[in-house]
Amino acid sequence: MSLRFKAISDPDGSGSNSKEQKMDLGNGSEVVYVPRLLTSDESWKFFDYLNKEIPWIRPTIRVFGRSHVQPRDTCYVASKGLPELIYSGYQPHAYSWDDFPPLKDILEAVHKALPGSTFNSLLLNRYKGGNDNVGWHADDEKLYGSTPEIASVSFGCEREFLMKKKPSKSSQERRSDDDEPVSKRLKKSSNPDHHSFTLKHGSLLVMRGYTQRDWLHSVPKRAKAEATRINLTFRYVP
Ligand SMILES: O=C(O)CCC(=O)C(=O)O
Ligand SMILES: [Mn+2]
Repeated sequence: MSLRFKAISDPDGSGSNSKEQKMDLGNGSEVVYVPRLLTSDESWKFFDYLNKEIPWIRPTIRVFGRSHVQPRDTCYVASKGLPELIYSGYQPHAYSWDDFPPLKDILEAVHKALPGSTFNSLLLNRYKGGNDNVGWHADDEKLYGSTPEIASVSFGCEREFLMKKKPSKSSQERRSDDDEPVSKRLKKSSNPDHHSFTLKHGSLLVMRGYTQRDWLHSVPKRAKAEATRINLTFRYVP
């Protein structure tokens, strides 16, 4: 593959990711959103390359003891010598970074935007329309350690990324949740236990700290999201 894209992690030339938004979720969990990690033109080039060249597959996975076809396409890339990834009873083949050189450019942009962070594996997802989705889950596989940092880069169709706090294990906290009036519980927009981000073309969302231990995330079905979206989640396997 001779295509090499120059990844621009500083599109406005200001030396920083202006408009970077940080959200403290409490108890050591944090989310960072960078709306423009990459320029729009460059992001479309990456989109076209990934859409065409990645050997996408739609595996059968097991969730709560039942087999079903995963409602999105996937592929996995990892540095050599890492332990194998298994999720929902499925072990993806680990491709190498050299198989898809533009991925190294995107990784470089992510590393530049997040000084001090290192990523050595990548799960790719392709949502071919509004029916494709990922249900509520946490990326809490033992493989990643107790406080994994996940860097998520999105291309193509904008989709909503939801987060909600895992149910509390402390019976005292659970009781106080139950006592809350229904009207208050339904007020999602001001509920600190629910958050929603619209993940834009060329954006970066980072989850870090205890986010995978304490929070769930999902990309729900959306009837109006007809176009294809590609998402890359970079992770570190110690
Ligand atoms: O597509 C996304 O934004 C999220 C994907 C995701 O959560 C995952 O691959 O674990
Ligand atoms: Mn995830």
